[in-house]
Order: sequence, then structure tokens, then C-alpha cells
Amino acid sequence: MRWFGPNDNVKLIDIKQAGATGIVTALHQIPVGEVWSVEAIQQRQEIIRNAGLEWTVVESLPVHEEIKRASGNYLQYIQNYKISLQNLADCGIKIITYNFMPILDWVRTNHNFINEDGSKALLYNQDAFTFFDVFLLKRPNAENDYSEAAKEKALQFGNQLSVDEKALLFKNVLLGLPGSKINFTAEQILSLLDDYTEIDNQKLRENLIYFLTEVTPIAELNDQKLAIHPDDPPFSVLGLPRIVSTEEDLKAIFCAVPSTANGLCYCTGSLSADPKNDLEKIIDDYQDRIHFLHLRNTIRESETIFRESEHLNGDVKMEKIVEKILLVMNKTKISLPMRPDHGFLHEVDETTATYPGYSLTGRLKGLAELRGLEMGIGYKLGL
Ligand code: CS2
Ligand code: MN
Repeated sequence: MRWFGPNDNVKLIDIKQAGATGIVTALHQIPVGEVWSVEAIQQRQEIIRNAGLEWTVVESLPVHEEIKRASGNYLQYIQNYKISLQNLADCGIKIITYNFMPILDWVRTNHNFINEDGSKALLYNQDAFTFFDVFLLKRPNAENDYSEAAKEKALQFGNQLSVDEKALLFKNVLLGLPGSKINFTAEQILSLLDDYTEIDNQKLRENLIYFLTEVTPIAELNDQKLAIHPDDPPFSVLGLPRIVSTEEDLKAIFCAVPSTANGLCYCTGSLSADPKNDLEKIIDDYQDRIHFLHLRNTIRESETIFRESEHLNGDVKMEKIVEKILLVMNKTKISLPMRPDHGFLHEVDETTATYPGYSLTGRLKGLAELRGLEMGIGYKLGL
């Protein structure tokens, strides 16, 4: 399970009692782009070991925006990334997740969709997002990115929102990377967006491939695995390029840098938000590149709305995914780390401040269900 460090209101003992054995964490206190020192890594390792757990996966060693744009001090930031990788290797940490989404990480319009049982989930509504983009943020030229019908639907959606609901929508969309304290202001996001006006998908992909060409040899040397997290949601937002959304995107990345150290964080939640993604085929095609698993589920309510669902009840046939993963692990004799990614917010956690999707009970439930599913399928397969 993921732990956001000493400031996380979910404690290591909570995670241990949830049945997790490995900790997924990052040194969020170190500014993006700066070197992760051996001392800082060991300090975090010691805290985790003292709780009887092990730091098994970095999520994430974040990639500086100037690397994504191949601008400014990007060469120095790539050098720093290499040093951080080496320092992590010297501390025995082998799996490093990162993402190459410009500016924002995952985006949702509603962080508290209320399920039938009263628990709360994360939801993406395209009409709400379009309303935010065109009529709240008023991103320059945003109106050119949507059809007249889409803008009309967005305006109808937005006009029924109260002032507070519009403010909440604004806040929800502009959340930064999980674990960061960033809640961008309109001015900040518009300025950051401006930095990407000359960068389309092709340029961003070139920058990713350059980055991977530089850092993959360090990972290879140290038997480390880089695991890129897919775009979430798997399509462009705010006119930004996104290049880790589709099977074609994965093919381009993995063919460009053919080392298995250049790998994937296989996130069923992110990938399944695009119904064109065949999740089982992605396992078949890239099983040697899958180094880390996020197993969560989504339900597509309509063409324009998806919400995060119970781990075992959604558009992802989780039993098929777990079966395929177990067969891959049995063939490769490699045990892939897995985490339930997000979980519902349960009543019992309502008063505990945690990052959206990262309260304890919902993730504990998801982890328990996934472990039970794995055990049952493993038994039936005779593994
Ligand atoms: C995570 C991502 O919360 C989540 O959805 O899967 O934020 C992931 O940690 C980052 O994109 C990886 O860099
Ligand atoms: Mn994920």
C-alpha cells in the first residue's frame, strides 16, 4: 500500500494490519528535480523497517516539468534523476514509478461522488470538465477544443451549480500530484499551460524517449525497473499533450527504448477509463515490461462520465486480470508488487484528513478483496 510519509494520517501500523507487506512511498519533502540523497532514502527506510515493513516501490520519483518540455535546466535535472536512481539502488530499492503527464497528475471533477452505501468515490464528468475549462478557467482558445454541442451541454451543467459548487469543481480539477501540497491557482495553471503551447504529442514523446535513453542505462546497471504510470484519465486535458494513454502509446515508448528496465506501472483504473484499451491484450503484449500493478476498477456511466468503482465490481474483469498476472508471474518466477491504488472514503474515515482516494478503510477493503481473489485463483490454477 501507498504511504505518504510521516505526515500521512494513515499510519504504518494501519497499513501493516491491513495486510500489506511492502510500502510504496516517495520523498515528497524533496523538491521535484533535486537529488534524493542516500541519507534521506535510508531515513525513510528506517522508519518503515521499524514498523516491520519494507520500502519496496518508489511512487514516485517525479520528473521535473523542464525534462518533459526539454527546456531550461533539463540536462541537470536528468543528471540529478540518474544520481537519485543510483542512490536508490545503493539502498536496495529497485522499482521506480514515475509519470510523464504535463503539469497535472490524475484529474477528476468530483472527489466525493456518493455511492448507494454512502461511501464516496472519485468521478470524472466531461461536461463538468468542459465547463471548468471554457467557462471557469477560461483557458485561451479552449473553446476551439470542443464542439458547440459539448459546450452547450457544459453550460447547462455549469448553470445549475452554486457558487460553492463551482469553487469546489475548480479546486478538484487543479489538484497536483498525490502527496504534493499543490492546489494550483488559475494564474499558476494558465502560466504553466503557456509553457506547453509549443509542445504537442510528438514533441512530448521525443522528450520522454530522450529522458528514457538517458536514465534507463542506470536502471539496467542496477537491475532496477522503471515503471511509467499511464495517463489518468487516458486522454488530453486542458489542451495538454498526453502520450501514455493507449496501446499505441505504450508500443512507441517500449519500442523506442527496448530495455525491459523501461517498463510499465500497469494501472487498470487509468487504462480502463478508455474503453478502447484492451487490458488483457496489454498484459499479453507487454508482460515483460509490467513491473508494478495498480489494481482498481472503474464504471463508465455514460459516454462522458466514469467513476471509480469497487475493486471487484466494474468494467474491468478483475478475475481475468489477476488470472493472467498470476500465470505471467508463475512463468517468469517474478512476484510483481501490487497495490489497490485508490479506495472509497468510508464513513469511519470521514474525519481523518487524507488525500482523495487514499483513506484507509476503502484501500484496506480493496487489498483484502484482491488478495482473496489472488489466493482463490492461484489455488484453482494449482500455483
Ligand atoms: C496514482 C498516480 O493516485 C494515483 O492515481 O496512481 O498519482 C501515480 O502515483 C502517479 O501518476 C505516478 O507518478
Ligand atoms: Mn494508478
